[in-house]
Amino acid sequence: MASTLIEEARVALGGISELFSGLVSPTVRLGVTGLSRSGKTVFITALVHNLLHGGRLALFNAQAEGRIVRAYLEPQSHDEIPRFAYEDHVALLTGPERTWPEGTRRISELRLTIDYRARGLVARNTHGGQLHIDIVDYPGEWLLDLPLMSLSYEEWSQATLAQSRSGARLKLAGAFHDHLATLEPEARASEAAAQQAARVFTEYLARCRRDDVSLSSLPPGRFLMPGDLEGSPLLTFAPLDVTPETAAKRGSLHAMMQRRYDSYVAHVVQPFFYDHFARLDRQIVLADLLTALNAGPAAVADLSAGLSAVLACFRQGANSWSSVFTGRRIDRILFAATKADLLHHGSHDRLEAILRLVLERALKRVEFAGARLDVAAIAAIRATREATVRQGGDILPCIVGTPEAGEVVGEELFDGDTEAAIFPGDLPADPAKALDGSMAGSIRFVRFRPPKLSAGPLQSSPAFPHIRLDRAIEFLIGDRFR
Ligand SMILES: Nc1nc2c(ncn2[C@@H]2O[C@H](COP(=O)(O)OP(=O)(O)OP(=O)(O)O)[C@@H](O)[C@H]2O)c(=O)[nH]1
Ligand SMILES: [Mg+2]
Repeated sequence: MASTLIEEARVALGGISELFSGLVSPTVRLGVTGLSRSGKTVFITALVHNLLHGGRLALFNAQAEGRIVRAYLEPQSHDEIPRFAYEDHVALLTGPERTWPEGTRRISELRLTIDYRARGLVARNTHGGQLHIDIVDYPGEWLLDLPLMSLSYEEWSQATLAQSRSGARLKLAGAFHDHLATLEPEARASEAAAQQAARVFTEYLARCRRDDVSLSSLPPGRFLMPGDLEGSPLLTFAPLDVTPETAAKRGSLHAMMQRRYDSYVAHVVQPFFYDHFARLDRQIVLADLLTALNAGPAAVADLSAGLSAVLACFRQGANSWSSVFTGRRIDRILFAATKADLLHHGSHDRLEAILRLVLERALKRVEFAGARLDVAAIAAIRATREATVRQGGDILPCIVGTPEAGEVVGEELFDGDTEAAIFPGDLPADPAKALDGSMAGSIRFVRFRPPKLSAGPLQSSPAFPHIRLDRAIEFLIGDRFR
């Protein structure tokens, strides 16, 4: 597609100017990738907070060796993008209400700069280095748009309709199917028809999102999370009953929908990819595997399919000529199962093993030549502590925290202030057992409020407690502090 070439040329030019500025101060563009509610905003906030406040990061070597001189926020490199509301998120998390940030509705960016001493020069303190870390946050819904870049309107229509006619979605698609049956793809194009079709289709998507336990594949992402495109004509299309063999007649509804779909891909999806993903150096892919495991094998399969489709796009991006031209490509990817604090630590390695297995299946078609991959179970913000509780003759490994108001465990309804010890259940030792459906409903999930902060003995101000966030940081950027 011609527009793809233009986008790639922009990336290449941007990359070259970045290379020159990179000679002055090295920059890592860190991609935080994950579907909706996977934990991106919380991860970015916790990462920045721990680096700014000298949190306990024993496995982040530069910090453990005392070589971090100063970490601070700087103006980001793109003036046209809003700044990541870091201070607002921290205020919410640490304020008297202790609440999690809301779902993200628009894109934002942040630059963190770290001054450090090179290894071996600690005593003399003569030579220092500086590293910029650029991070972008965006609504997870938009990520699922990336696969549209390689689908024609007809292929997308066919796939979307097939999905709406099977499984859990069928019973949610009644009104959408009824309306679809009244649409004649060959009929003359009409603005009113396009608008109505888009409205009925969007209502169907919204219903799936509400009722579906897994919402890993519901593009186009902007239909549910329009950002600044609210009311834009770019969002007035819908799938029709057409196949890739159907040629669109000039002036027909089909041709109109096809043109709008192409515009959406060219003006929304491609710029999103090429502006924010095509130039990444490092990437962390977050997955809320625990929620999917608890919902059952269909949800895990959906998550796996969503990740696989998205990662295939990154693979394509890595092969593009612009990456060859600028020499930039993603060379490290960490896959992380988030919210590990909802399990006792005895299950953390098991969660990692299950993620490995899911990825083995999801990544079958996707290879990342030259990139180092790793897998981790993490909690960016640890909301629980651990305790053992004696119940009858058994000793149960429990987690302790403040369940959010309205959460129910057994008979008890929580008010949002009372702490509780909860036995969350165990993950199976054999990861395959987690994927065959036998463990659905066997982990007990409670949403906890963010933790109260307290400073460690060597800290001036407290940072968020975490699980294996330091390991993630070391893997993602540790080598840049040599
Ligand atoms: N216990 C616990 N809960 C977490 C953690 N990280 C995220 N959560 C929960 O997951 C929810 C979603 O996290 P977000 O960071 O907002 O997810 P996101 O990926 O930014 O979601 P979108 O903005 O919708 O794409 C939060 O509101 C928390 O309830 C964690 O480390 N521990
Ligand atoms: Mg978010």
